[in-house]
Order: sequence, then structure tokens, then C-alpha cells
Amino acid sequence: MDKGERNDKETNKKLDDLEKEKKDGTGEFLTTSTGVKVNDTQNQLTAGDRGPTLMEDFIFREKMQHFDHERIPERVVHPRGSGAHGYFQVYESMKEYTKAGFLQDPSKKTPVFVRFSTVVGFRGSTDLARDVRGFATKFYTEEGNYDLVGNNMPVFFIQDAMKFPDLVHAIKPEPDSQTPQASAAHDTFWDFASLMPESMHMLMWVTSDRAIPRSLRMMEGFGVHTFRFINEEGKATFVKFHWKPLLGAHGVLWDEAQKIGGKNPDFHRMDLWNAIEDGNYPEWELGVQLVPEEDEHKFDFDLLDPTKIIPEELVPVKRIGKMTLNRNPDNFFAETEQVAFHPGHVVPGIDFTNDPLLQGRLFSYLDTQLIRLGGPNFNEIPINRPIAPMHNNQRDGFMRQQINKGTHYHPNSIGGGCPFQAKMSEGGFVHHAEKVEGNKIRTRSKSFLDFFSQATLFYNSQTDVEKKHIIDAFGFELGKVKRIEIRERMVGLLTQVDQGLARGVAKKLGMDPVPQPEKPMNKGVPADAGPEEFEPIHVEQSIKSSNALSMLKNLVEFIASRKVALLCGDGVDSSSLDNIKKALEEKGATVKIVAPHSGKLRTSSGEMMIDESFITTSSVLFDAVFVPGGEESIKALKEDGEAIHFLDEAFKHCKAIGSDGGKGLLEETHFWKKLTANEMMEKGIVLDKDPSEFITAVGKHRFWNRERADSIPA
Ligand code: HDD
Repeated sequence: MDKGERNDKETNKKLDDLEKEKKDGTGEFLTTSTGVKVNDTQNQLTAGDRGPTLMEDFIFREKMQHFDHERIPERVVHPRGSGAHGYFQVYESMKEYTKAGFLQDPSKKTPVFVRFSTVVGFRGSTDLARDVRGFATKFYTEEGNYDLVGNNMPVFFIQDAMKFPDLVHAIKPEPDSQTPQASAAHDTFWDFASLMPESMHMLMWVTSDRAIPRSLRMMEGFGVHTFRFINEEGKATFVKFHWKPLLGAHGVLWDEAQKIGGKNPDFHRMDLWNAIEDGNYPEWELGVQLVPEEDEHKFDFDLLDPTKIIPEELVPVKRIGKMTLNRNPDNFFAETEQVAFHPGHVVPGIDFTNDPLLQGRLFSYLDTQLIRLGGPNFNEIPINRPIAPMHNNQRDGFMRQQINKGTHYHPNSIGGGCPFQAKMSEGGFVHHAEKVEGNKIRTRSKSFLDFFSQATLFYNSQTDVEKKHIIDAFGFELGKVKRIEIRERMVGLLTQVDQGLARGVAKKLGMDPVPQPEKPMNKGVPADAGPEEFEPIHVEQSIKSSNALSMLKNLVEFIASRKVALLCGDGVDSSSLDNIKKALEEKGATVKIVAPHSGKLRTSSGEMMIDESFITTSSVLFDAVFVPGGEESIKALKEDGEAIHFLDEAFKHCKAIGSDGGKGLLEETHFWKKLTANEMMEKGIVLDKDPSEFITAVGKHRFWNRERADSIPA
């Protein structure tokens, strides 16, 4: 597809299904909702030209009434999201493990719709909040819809769904002031977290750069819970799902994230949209960790505990297929807003486990759609309806769309017994016949009580740069907490993870000595349980460090779709500009001319349009910056504080900086004198070199070896 062309050509069975509902008024008359042509949609019907509106103005009333009811409740969690269509294809049949139809045939493309989201912020909040990202995929399979409703982190804050409302109340804005927006950095959340030590592993992920992704296209996804695959013979295998982005996982810096929030709150949404429009289709491989049922108890942790991962060193991730997102929605509300995911939307071959978080979710998602989408018929909304045949005896209710014929009960003789129940051999879903027995009790399995070992594993697995970012993040989050006792309790818990981490955070908070944990730490258990019974336990993990947990140890270098700013002033040297622009675009980068003013840029050989001015953009919206030469241009930029700030900020955020003839401008920056000529190249400053060298530098994402970047006042 040509760059910039709207991609309406990609299609699949689901998109064809949606096509039937599409309306386009091009070339048509305006009508009321009942099809009456309207001759004036600008003036009410009044008695005289300055008189009152007449009650009979049905055209006005209909228009206004519909407008007044345009909003539906936003999702109680994950309200802000962005969606896209695409398809999934398995690499080889997974028959040995599962009978799921969409995982059998490598030639079959299964349509998908994916919605990415932040959890805490409201529908209009910034994309770059420090938060978990939702990663929900609806597979429209020929055996019905399968929803994999995951996150970009493989664990969760709590072990039991009973605590979900408390968690969400605590993390959402304070109940009186409704502040802060889209942020956990306030007292109620850290009060809860400091009393909920099982959150500790998740808190490591949330304070890492995973919580501030560079792009939705550059995040991993996880099904979190252990699920089950079931094969034709009825044999079950435990499975953990992973999405591995082909571009790798990349984050931004926290300072950058906060600034992006102001400069372009739609940063992730636009990045996803533009990538798809430009033909840079985002791709993820679906990975599975498979554990035979016999091995259920072979680990240092419980497979049913959603605060634990299975380290990839213990069970490798087998990549079984690929998902490609290749088409943007036509209508945000109809598709992205109305899509309804539910972990209970499974197909034969995929089943649940007794993870108490998953079991609670199986109620909540169905229930929440009733209030959000207005009734039990939400599966008839076009984006939600399956492409598989759908017949049942459910009837009526708000906004019923189907006009059902025939009988509506089972068993019946009048309708010939239809619709028939399907035997397992005919594709009927039969639950895995797991043997269960036990007393009715409200308790937590003791196998869930190791809260810290995997938090330590995560921390140990990070590079020094990543560890520093985690300490900085705790410093920010707890620094925003007003109540000192909450800060102290939290730092006390951090000592259980790593002394260096706790010391680092304590230093940021001015705490000396480092607070120690309160006893008993496990505040989440019932008061009458007896603290000794529920004291957190430390289980020695067989894996001390896992490379898979670090983003930097798994860096994927690429340039296609990365955004590069070319800083230009009037009089810029056209050959210098064209040279770098052409080289970058040939490699698929998105290049923007950024100048002190909008409109036309005068170049040494003519003129060209400016993409962005210093007023409309900022360095935080780019991956790298390049300064083309030209005496007049460099002179003008040297006198412009915005140009110098642009470069200083790019340096501070460890981005590649290049120039061909623009050294004079670079000499004006704060970072120039901090680097020796020999250091330049290795620290990502590419001066007067072949464009390929700058391109290599951009592909590296960031130069974390700029240890003095913090000292730059940008
Ligand atoms: Fe949830 C939405 C992911 C725990 C209750 N959740 C929601 C979405 C995602 C997740 C991606 C947005 C779906 C969309 O784009 O429409 N949730 C998770 C993951 C969890 C998790 C990965 C832990 C492993 N959630 C969780 C629990 C409960 C809920 C424990 C309640 C018992 N989640 C909901 C919900 C939402 C939701 C209230 C709000 C909107 C919706 O469901 O459709 O039902």
C-alpha cells in the first residue's frame, strides 16, 4: 500500500460482516431517522422570525434528543483505549495440545479485533500515564468468539477477585477531589498497596519502563492466568499466553512521558493509527508456555496464583503463530467503544483453571456489559457478533435486533427440537472434567503466601539503568504520598525485595535509617486467621535472574516507523536536507521538517512545506533529531532557544542526535561541553558522517550510556 493512503482494502470475514452495517451519506439527501427528507437542519421551527419554537418541530426534537443521549458509561476500568482490526495465523497445528479450530491450520486467517487501553485514567485522559496497558484480543473463530483479555504485564496486583473493587477504588482518583487523574501516585493507592504485600511483584512491573511504553506496537502482552488447552482426546495441558511484539518492547523516560502527556495526550493512539495507515502493520507472535497437568506441583510457586510468572528459563515460550493489525476502525464508537470482551468467551479446546482471580473475572465482564451497553443483547452489536452461526432460545430485552422465528424453548417437539444441542463430536463445548472436592471456606491457599521472591527475581533481572528507573519511579510515586507512615510502610516492604532498592528509594524520600517492615506484614488476611498462619513466606526460587524480564537485554533494533525530526531554519542547505531525508525514508522512518515557523521553508534551492513548528511540536514526540547544514539556517537556529532546548531535551532523553554541517548549533547546547570528541559516536551523537551511521544510531532506540544526561537542564 502507498504511504498515506487510507487502508480500506484489507478485508476478512468479520470485516465483510461489518460492511453490511456501514452507512455513508455521500451523494444522499439528509433525512430524519425515519427517512423523511429534511430541508433545513440549521433553524428551529418558530412562530415568526423572533418568536418561540413550536412544539411540533419534530425535526429539532429528534436531532436534539439523539444528541443528548450520545454518551454511554465508560468502562469502570480500562476506559481509555484504541483499537484495530487484523488477523491471526497459526504457524503449525497445535492439535497435540488443543482442539481449538483456529489453532489447527496454518493456511487459515482468523479475523481479530484488538483493543489496547490504560486502566486508571478516564476516557479522555493521557496515553502516557504510568499504568498497566490492557491488551484485549477478540478472535472471530469459526467455532465462536474467543477473547484473550490480557495486559502488558504478566502478573496482577491481587490474588483474589474479591479484592478487585478495593484495588480499583484505591487506585482511581481520591474520592473527594477526584485527583490525580490517570495516576496511582496518591495516598489511597499506596495505602492499599502497603497493606497488600501480594502486590509487590506487580509493583515492580508498574514502576518499570513497561508502564510507559514507547508505543502500543512495542509492548508485550500476557494472558496472566494459567489456562488450559484441551485436545481431541480430552487431555488437558496448562498454558500461559504471551504476545511478543516483532518490534521488541521499548519504553520512554518518565520525564518524557509526563511531557508527552501535555504535548500530545493521544500519542499512542495516533502512533497506532498512523502506523497502520502507513502500512507499518504492527505484528505480534503468540507464544505459549505449556505445562503437562502431571507437573502442576513441580514449581516453587502455585500455577493458580496470578501474582506469579513461570520463568522462561523453566518453561520456554513456544511461538505458535502471528497476529497482524492491518486496518483501522471506521467508527471509534461503533467498534472500539462498543466492543465487549469477556474472559468467559472461550471456544472448545480452551478452558479455565481455578485461579480465584480468573474465576471472579468470569462474572464481572458479563455483568459490566449490562450497564455499559444497556442490556443483555450486546452480543448483537456488530463488532461483538460472531461470524460463527448463532442460534439459541434467548429472546427479547432492550434493543433486540434479531427477528427470531419458531419456538424458543428446549426441549420442544413443535420446532423439531431445534436448535439442537451439539454433542462434543459435533463441536459442542464440554467443560474439562476436573475432579474437585472440598469444604466451603473463605481462605487463601498457603501456596499463595510467597509475596516477595518473584519481585526480587524481577528486580535482579534488570540492567542497572532499568533498576535506576524503578527506584526513580518509587521516588516519584511515594514522593506524591502525603502521609509519611504510608511511605515508611512501603519502603519497609521494599526491604523484603532488595536492600539496594529500599535504600535507593529511602534516599529519595529523605529517610534515614531505612524503615523496616511492620509485623505481621500480611494485612490482607482475615483478622481471626491468626497471623502466624498467614505470615508471608519466602520460597527460594530456582531461578535467580531471568533475561526475558528485562526490556534492555532483549532490545530489537529497527528504524521503520521511527519518527525523526529534521531541525531546519530558512536558508537550509537543500542537498544536506534531501540526503538525510531520502536515506531515512528509504529505511521506512517517518521524517518531519521542524522549523521556527509554520508554512513554507525557504531552502538553498527553492522552498518546501514545513511539517511542524516549535509551537506545534516538541522533541519528546520524536525518536531522534537531525540538523541539516546551511549557514543561514544554523545562524537562525542558534538564536532560537527552542532549537537549543529541542536538542538538549533529546540528549537528556538519550536519543540519537545527528548533524551534517550543523556543528555550530550543537555547540550552543548544554550537553556539548560534557562530551569529548571521542565519546560522541558511542553516545549517539553522529556528526558529519554517512547517513547510514545516523540510521544505525536511531535503530538503537536510546543511548543509556549518557550517564550525565540527568544534569542537562531541559
Ligand atoms: Fe479486567 C476490563 C484485563 C482483572 C473486571 N480488564 C478489562 C480490560 C482488560 C482487562 C484488557 C479492557 C477490555 C476492553 O478493552 O474492553 N483485568 C484484565 C486482566 C486482569 C483483570 C489482565 C488480571 C489478570 N478485571 C480483573 C478483575 C476483575 C476485572 C479481577 C473483576 C473481578 N475488567 C473488569 C471489568 C471490565 C474490565 C469491570 C471493565 C470493562 C469491561 O470489563 O468490559 O469487567
